[in-house]
Amino acid sequence: GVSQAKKQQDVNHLVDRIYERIRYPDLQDIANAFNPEADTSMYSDDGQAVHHLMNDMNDHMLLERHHLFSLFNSRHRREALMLFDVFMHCKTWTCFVNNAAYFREHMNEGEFLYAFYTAVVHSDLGTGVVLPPLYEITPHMFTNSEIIHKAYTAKMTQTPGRFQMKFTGTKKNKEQRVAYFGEDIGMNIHHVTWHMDFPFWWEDSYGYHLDRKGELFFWVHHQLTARFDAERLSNWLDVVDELHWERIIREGFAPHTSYKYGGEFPARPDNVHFEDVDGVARVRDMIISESRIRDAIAHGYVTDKDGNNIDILNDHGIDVLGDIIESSMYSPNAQYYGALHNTAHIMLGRQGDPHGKFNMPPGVMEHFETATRDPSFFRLHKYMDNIFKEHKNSLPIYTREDLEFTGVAVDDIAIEGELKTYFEQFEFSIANAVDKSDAVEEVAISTLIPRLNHHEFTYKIDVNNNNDEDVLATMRIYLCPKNDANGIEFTWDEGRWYCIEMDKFWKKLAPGKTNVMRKSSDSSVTTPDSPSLHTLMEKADEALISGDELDLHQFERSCGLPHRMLLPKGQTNGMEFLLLVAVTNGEEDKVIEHSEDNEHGGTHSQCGIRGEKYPDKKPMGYPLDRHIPDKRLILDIPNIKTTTVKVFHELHHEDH
Ligand code: CUO
Repeated sequence: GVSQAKKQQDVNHLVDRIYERIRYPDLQDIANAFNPEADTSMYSDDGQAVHHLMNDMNDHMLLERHHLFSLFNSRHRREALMLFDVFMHCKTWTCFVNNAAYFREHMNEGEFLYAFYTAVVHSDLGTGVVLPPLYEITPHMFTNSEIIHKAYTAKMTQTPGRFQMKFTGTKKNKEQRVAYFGEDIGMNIHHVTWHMDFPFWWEDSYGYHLDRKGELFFWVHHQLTARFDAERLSNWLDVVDELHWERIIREGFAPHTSYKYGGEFPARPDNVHFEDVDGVARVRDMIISESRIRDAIAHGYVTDKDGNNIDILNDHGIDVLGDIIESSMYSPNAQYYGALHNTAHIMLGRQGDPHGKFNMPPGVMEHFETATRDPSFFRLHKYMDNIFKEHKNSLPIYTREDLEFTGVAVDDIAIEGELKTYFEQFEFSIANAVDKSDAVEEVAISTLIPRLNHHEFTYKIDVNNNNDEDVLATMRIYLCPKNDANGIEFTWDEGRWYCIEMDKFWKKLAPGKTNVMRKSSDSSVTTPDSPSLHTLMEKADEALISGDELDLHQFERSCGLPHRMLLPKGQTNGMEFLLLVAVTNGEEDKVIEHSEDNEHGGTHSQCGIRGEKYPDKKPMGYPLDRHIPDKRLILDIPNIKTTTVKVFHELHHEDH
């Protein structure tokens, strides 16, 4: 087979300078000589998929190069998925690379890139490959027009440049205080990759089932919402209020960002009323979808397209509702329930030009890379989050028997080290933002951005196992803001919904006391920084020369919050949070057989495990997902313990 290093090198070379013709001679030769239909035995479908694509290409039906690509544009998506389908039917890596080189030169860059990235994620052939961070491949989607202009100037004057990026807006806009969250490039990678790992257009005929996709859609966005609220509270702002179709959209947004091709992202002023969007939906349609979904929640069942009722008054209900609300191809009845979420993204993206009078391109809300920049993103997701909450609140509360883990008690929880955050500068290359020109030499061009980070710490959890044999425990850790923006303490029933997931792992407990030490860096919700394209190139090239094995396993998954954002910012004088540890029966919760500690890969909590079942049988958010009418319900359970901690923010951090 092909070595991991060669695969990595191929991927690096295929995505480098995506807007230009391929610059590596071997791939150039393939692009020129390869005929995708010449030998159909290289595909598992006898070349069906590639025939479709080639037909459209030969009929000049495909979107041209140097046009913007939007996943929410059904034509663009259809074309990208035709190429995705070709990759998914390749039997060998050679087939994968040859088709990639060929179609990179014959298709729209955005369509190619989307198909290629998702195929590397989902095809077995892509196992072990690290996808270069998208902020270096398509910098326009991750920085602003000012930086791009500076990059051009640097290139034309052949002066290397390092440009300080500022967050969008001004201090007059209170929302700017939390722009560091919505505009964090690592968080944007997490979000865009989550949507590649769990695409709304996915069908199981592509190869496998995406386990609990609907519930993950709820959970990953619930957590983004809760984390954003924790950042707001850290900055003396109220938590986000939901949007409403019949009320004004409070916050406007001026992106100051441009497409590589296609002009500037449109702006939206403050306090506009929702308007029908030509060719997309009427506001009225959105309200109808919403009320059908709320009715289903009130009745406790949804109706599938054949008229059968699906009971949702159980742990599986959230998964069904997630599929319906997004909606994905797993929705049992998209005809009736609509596509509340996907359509809302487009509606919000078009409010600056709802009737297409000004021929504006799609808004930031129409791309997963850029959506979280717009404050309306969090309003939209809060709105849907509240619908999910309505469902969770319709389920019976957990009983003591549900929550208890016989014989197991948490005696103490503590933090070793300090919960302390700070801002640091991060530099990344934006060389790909500017066109190559034979007349002008290459120069180094990068941008510097401030980003949140924290000091590492360790949880110390004293657990007592009174059983006379080993037990397997699932350790669930949450951090919950204690007070609202006015300093009023949240009730348990309010506060539970603002809890952020910090970690979840399995631990074998011998009889007697165990002192569980867990490092913050091991968190199952976070990923380390992705290596830059430059680093990936160096590593692949070195490994190919030396013949050493290339193991980049720890960077393989780009889905997962950036580790440096594990803690919310907190406050300089310390902000109070409740730290909650729930130790539950791992023997019952586990999905596959394991008796020992098992990490299931680094980011299973919000991103699952590729191609496998979600490793924890409990509902995501357990045991805080259902009503808690009385705090004793939680506080009296011996295997759940809470303590108050403070998160500090360091104003002047010396980079180490
Ligand atoms: Cu992730 Cu709305 O689902 O952006």
